This record gives sequence, structure tokens and C-alpha cells, in this order.
Amino acid sequence: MRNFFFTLAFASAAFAAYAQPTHEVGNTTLTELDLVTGVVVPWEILWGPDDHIWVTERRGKVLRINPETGNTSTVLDLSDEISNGGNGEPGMLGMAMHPDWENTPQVFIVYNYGQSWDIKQRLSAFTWNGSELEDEEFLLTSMPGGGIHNGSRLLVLPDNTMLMTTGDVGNGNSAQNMQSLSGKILRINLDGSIPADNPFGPNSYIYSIGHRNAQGLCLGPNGLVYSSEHGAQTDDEFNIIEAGRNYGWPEVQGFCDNLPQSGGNETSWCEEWDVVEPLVAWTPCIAVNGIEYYTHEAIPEWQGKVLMAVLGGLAGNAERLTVLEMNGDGTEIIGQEQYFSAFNQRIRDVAVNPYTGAIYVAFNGPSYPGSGPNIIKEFRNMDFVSVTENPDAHSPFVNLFPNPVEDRLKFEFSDDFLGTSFRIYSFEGKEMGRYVVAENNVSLSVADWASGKYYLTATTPLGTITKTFLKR
Ligand SMILES: [Ca+2]
Ligand SMILES: [Ca+2]
Ligand SMILES: [Ca+2]
Repeated sequence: MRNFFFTLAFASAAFAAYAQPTHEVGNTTLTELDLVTGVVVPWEILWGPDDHIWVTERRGKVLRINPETGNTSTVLDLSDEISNGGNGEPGMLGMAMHPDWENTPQVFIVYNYGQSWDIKQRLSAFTWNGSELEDEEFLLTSMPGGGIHNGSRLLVLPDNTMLMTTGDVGNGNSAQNMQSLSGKILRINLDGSIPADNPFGPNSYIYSIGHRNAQGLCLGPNGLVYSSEHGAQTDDEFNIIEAGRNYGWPEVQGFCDNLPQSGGNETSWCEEWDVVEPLVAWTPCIAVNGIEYYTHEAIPEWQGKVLMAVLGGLAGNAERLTVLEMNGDGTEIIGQEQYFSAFNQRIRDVAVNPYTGAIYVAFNGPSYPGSGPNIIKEFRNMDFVSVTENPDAHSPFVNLFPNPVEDRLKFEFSDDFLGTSFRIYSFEGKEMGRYVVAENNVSLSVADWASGKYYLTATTPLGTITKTFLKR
């Protein structure tokens, strides 16, 4: 918290200079801002204990982002090790931070390594040295990985153990096999050892079984653990995770019933194995992903509800943020609403700013398994005023206007950028040009450019800032 500040002057300058799109949530208006562009498939996005946003890029990088300016630096690069370059489902995936950050500034990361015929999975701890992640320590390694279904979401619990979802890596039977770590949710001490009170004994990491590919985890009310899980053709699920329980896959999909879509006879198997049914199931699948329990007062309509990122499935026709309303004790879902479908972009994960209550949404492009460049957008209730601390702190910034632009684009750079160069790319990836920042205020004619979306990247030794704009 110490280093955090909100320069309201910057915010008002940025938002007043050109009209940002807005979205209505009941009586609340959310202002949309492109925080970072050019990210290559953001997978995990979270608010760190250092008041920065941390993001894994599936291709193998960890980014640390200043939430006010979008100033971004790469703090870990394992792209040489990542399976298939992160182009399919495997890659650098889940991430969580050590809860005692002051004394143990560690970051936990799950990633796939090895080539396509022999993909493995690893959970590692890295130490933050103030500018990058170093001293990798393997907590779990040589785990099965696959071309599909690699789970990997992480959640640190209040008792300082950590849950990790694993997928069935394409082998459904592994989910019921107690000798396999696939298709499970694991519980791990933060040093990588097995918690003595794990439900299947002190020699097993397994916490719950029968999962196909759970890729959402969060703490809900009353200490409940929620998880979202991908179904096959039917039955994406939203579950409460309990120690030692069986969630059914591959014998049971969704609710315990005898529907033809689930193979015709689930109820007897459910009774024999005491299968936990989901709170909700979605058929056909919508591809459920990262979840976050929203408690902030800045968006009262969402307070006490779960925000769930939805990729939209292979058909790509249900992309959205789903907001799940629970009953009083959090044990039932009593309502669902959808937002941001109009972007036609897969939504992978969501994070919350604990000061402003703004949410950050990781967009993954329109097509499976994700295409770049991707955007991290902020949606913020500008009417909610948060505390201002440390107003003297300084961050690099770039403003550009008007946006949308027809003829001439104007830029305002902080002094940090003087003498550096910036580049502009089209959203198709074409470099439009490289330009030197000779003074704080510069402009550029774009009258001849094709209409469409573009983004600028500008780099200082402190990191990179990106800005998107629309050419009309
Ligand atoms: Ca997250
Ligand atoms: Ca299930
Ligand atoms: Ca069923």
C-alpha cells in the first residue's frame, strides 16, 4: 500500500481529452480504458501486494503493470522453455503471490514445458528482487501436461496452503485415478510440501478429484472455495470445492441425471461415489474461466457477486463477463447477468483494484485458442472517489488525442520519453512507423492511413506504455 497513489489530475486529463466509451451497470456508469495493448494472450491477471497488476502471458512472460499509466515491464521471460511457444492451450498459465509479501516476496507460477510429444507441467516459486523474478525453485515438476486441458489456476487459502487445478490433459480416466495428479485440485504448502491434513493423507497432494479442466478458482463468502470448470460438449460447471470430494468427470457431466447427453446413467454412479453436483451448469458450453468474488462498494450492483470470465467456446459466440448472484450464504446461484459481449473478444480472466473498485479484464482476441495482440481493459466507476496517497510520486505517461482521429494525431509524453522512439502498429500486426520523441508534445499525420484500430508502444528504462486509438 505504501507506494500507491492516484493522481487524479492525470485521470481527469486522460479522460477529459477525449471521450472514453462507457457501460451502464444498473445505476453505475463504468468508463472503459485500454490499459495495455499488444499482450500475447494474457492468462492470469491479478492485483499484486505491491499495488501493481501482474499478468502471465501464455507465450512465457510475466508482465508487471502500473495500473494508472499502463507502464509495463517484463519481469520474467521463459519463452524459450514454454511448450509450443504458448500457441496452443499449454503455456505460462496460473500465478499467485505469497501472502506474506513483506518477508517472502515470492510469486508462484504454473507453466508447461517440453515439446508437443512430451509436454510436462511445473509449479515454481520465484523471488521478486524489485525489478525481476529470479531464483526459480521447483515446487512440483515433471507433472503430466498436454496439448489440451492443463488446468493451472492457483489460489492461496487463508491457512497459507495453496490450491492448484490440474486438467485431465486429454485423458479423462486420469481424473478418477488416485495415482495421477491429473484431473484434480491439489493442495500444497507454500514450500511445495504436502499439508499434513490433506484429505487423502499426508502423502497425497490431492484435495478433490473428478475434474475435467477447472480454470477458475476464488474464495467466496464464508470461506467457500468456488471453481469454474470446462465441460466437454455439454455442462460447463460452477462448483463449491470441498476437501476429499468427487466431482464426477468423466463418469458424470454436470448434474447427476440420466440424460442421453451425459451417457444415459449417472445417478447410480453418483450415489456410489457421493458425487458433488455443480451449482450451475451451462449447455452448450460457454468456456468458463477466471473468477473473482467482487466485494467492493464502487460498483454496488456487483457487490457480493462473482465475476466470471467466459471465453465463448469453440463456436466463439458467447464471449462475455458473467456476473453470478448468490443466495445469502453463498451456496446457491440465484441470478446471472452478462456484460461486454459486444466486444466479440474471448475473456480469460479478471482482477479488481482494491482502492478504486475498478476491474481489469484480460481479452484474448476473437478466436480459439487466442490470438494477439490482446488488450487489458479497465472498467471503472469514475464517480467513486478513492483515497489519494503519495501525490509526489512520479510515473511516466503518454496521452494521445483526439481519439478517434481523422487527420492528425497529437501526443503528450512525460519527460521520461524525451530522446526515445515509439512505434505504431496496426491491430493486424503491421508496423506503421517508428518516431523519435523530440519534445513533450508532438503530432503525426495519419490522414492516409486505412481506417481501423492501431496501437502505440513507447519504452523507457522503467517499462513500456501502450495506447490504442481508432482511425476513422
Ligand atoms: Ca485472476
Ligand atoms: Ca462435475
Ligand atoms: Ca449430467
